[in-house]
Amino acid sequence: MARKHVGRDFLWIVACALIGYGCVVEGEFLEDLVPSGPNLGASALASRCGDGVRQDKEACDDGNSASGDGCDAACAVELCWVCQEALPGARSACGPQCDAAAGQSCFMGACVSCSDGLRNGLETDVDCGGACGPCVQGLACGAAGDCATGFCTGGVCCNEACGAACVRCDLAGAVGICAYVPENETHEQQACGGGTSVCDGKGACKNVASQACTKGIECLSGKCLGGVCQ
Ligand SMILES: [Ca+2]
Ligand SMILES: [Ca+2]
Repeated sequence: MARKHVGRDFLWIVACALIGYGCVVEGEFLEDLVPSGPNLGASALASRCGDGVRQDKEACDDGNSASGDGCDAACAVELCWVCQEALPGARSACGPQCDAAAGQSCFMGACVSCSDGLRNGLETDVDCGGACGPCVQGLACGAAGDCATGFCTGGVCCNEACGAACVRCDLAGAVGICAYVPENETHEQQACGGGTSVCDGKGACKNVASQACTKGIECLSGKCLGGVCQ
């Protein structure tokens, strides 16, 4: 550091500051040469990110200008890292925010794991699905791979594919089991006849009263008279 030139450089620095330009002396920023001065402009006092000395306006300074090591090129702490100094203002030491040895990973700045009893990260249900192990039948899923059964239907892990019009896997009291849609109801995602007919409670679509028919079996009532369901 060229502190022996401070007296000479100081005058030059003041001149630079007065005409509104930042000054660099021998490749070093001013703060390295002159700690402070009453008439220096803000630019002249700019600390140098990467000098290994954390100034107040820096969240961290690990002594380099590389990113990806916890303290980025602008001396901001990177997502999923924590930085601290042994002494105030000293060089920052950065490390991962989460404890990988304990099974934690970092997801959007939060520590998550497949064994913390919480649904977090990319899990589809508590501690399963996504990047964790598959969920058991009846738990929530987003894709077949989230389920131990290999079937994800209606957002739950199902015992079978369960893709027909009058069955569903998310009925209250039978979540995870492919069951018949109740009589006179319809499946909103797999509606019978484009939504005009209903389920019979035994897995089949049936026409309702006043809809056209050729046989009684086509009608929910079982009665087809004159080409019309009764
Ligand atoms: Ca760095
Ligand atoms: Ca979890």
